[in-house]
Amino acid sequence: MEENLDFFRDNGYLVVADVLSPEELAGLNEAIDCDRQLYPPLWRGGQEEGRFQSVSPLLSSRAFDGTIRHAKVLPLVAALMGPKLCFDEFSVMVRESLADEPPPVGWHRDTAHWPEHPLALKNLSLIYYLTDVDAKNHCFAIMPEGVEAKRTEQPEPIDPERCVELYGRAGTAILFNAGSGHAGIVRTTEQERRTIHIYYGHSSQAALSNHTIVPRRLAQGGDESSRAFYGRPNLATQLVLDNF
Ligand SMILES: O=C(O)CCC(=O)C(=O)O
Repeated sequence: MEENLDFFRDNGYLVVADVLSPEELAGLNEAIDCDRQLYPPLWRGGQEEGRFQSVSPLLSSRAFDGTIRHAKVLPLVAALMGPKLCFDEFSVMVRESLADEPPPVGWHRDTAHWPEHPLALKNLSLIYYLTDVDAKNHCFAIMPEGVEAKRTEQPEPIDPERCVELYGRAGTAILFNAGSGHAGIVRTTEQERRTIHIYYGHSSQAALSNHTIVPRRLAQGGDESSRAFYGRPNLATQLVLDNF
């Protein structure tokens, strides 16, 4: 654990192999197939060709619940974020195979840093690779950045030359500071890539977005620590809990 925390402090990200088992992966991929088949309008394409993403799979299936507080990553997530850890966002992304030339890389930061936090972490993002990812297919890439660089008012420009591509077998988890520069690298490939994207925040801060509606079974079921984790709903979830 200490080694992982030190690496994160120096680089702003961490790769953990073999988090999801083959059985878990099979269940998740089956649930994705089912959701895409039944609810295609919820899978928004965005501006990127071949990219489909839904923020609503928690509403159609319980298969994804266990990925959010997975026993193999939750202790790390809690150690990185600290005592006010809470849920912020959940989505599933499918990047389809691509026969054409890849589009330009869209480098970006999702959120600001939080300079007062020990790791300057406002939001932590967790990506699960649900398919094998290597240099020949679509992957996630990030600019390594130590915690001191994140304490500045103005983040430094993202330098693609400094960015590293992250590969891993299906079941790999990537944890990163959502304030770090990153991008999805799209390639000409016959292979589809599937990922889960989860954002964690602090219950002392405003919700990151209103994208994900958390079902009541998660928001209000579970034990005390689960209720605390889901205890700062975004506005969309709050309205559902209040009125339905
Ligand atoms: O991995 C990708 O395709 C893009 C991920 C991304 O940009 C994000 O998680 O904000």
